[in-house]
Amino acid sequence: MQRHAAITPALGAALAALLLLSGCAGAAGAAPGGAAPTAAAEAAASVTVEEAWVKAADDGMTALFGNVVNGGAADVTLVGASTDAAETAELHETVESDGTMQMRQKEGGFELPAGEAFALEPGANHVMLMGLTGPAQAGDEVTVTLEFSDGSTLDVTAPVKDYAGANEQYDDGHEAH
Ligand SMILES: [Cu+2]
Repeated sequence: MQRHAAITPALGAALAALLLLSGCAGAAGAAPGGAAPTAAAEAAASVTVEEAWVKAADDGMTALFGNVVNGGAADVTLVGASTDAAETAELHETVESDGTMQMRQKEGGFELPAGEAFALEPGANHVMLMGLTGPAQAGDEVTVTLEFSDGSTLDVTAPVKDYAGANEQYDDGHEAH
């Protein structure tokens, strides 16, 4: 386990700027709508995340949402996630149990069918960020690394937004605000 220093808003913004710069340099191949079958060797190369966002939270846990689009010709499987903004990140599904909505780790990860979009949204599937290393406040950006079954990874930089609603219960009884 790594310890991460708390990220102040100012430092967070500086880090985000650095990440944006490096992201631009590395994203030359991501042409929206222009399918590039030869790039499908790596799962991450065929996946984009549209309208990504992270729910604002002072501490504890929050989640990454968005539309995960598999623009490739092959099905891919999202198997894990990590971020400097939290101690752990997990792929969660939300299920109804005893009349309440409970979230839990998704066995086997999220299957992303070729050519389809997979929604991560409050009250449904999401990437859970647990043990925030600092406050995630509206206006900040959080970068989450998604990992696919072939070992390839995709960095997603998402703005933090205020959101009220869909307070699922974690299945150990903790509430995800
Ligand atoms: Cu969750």
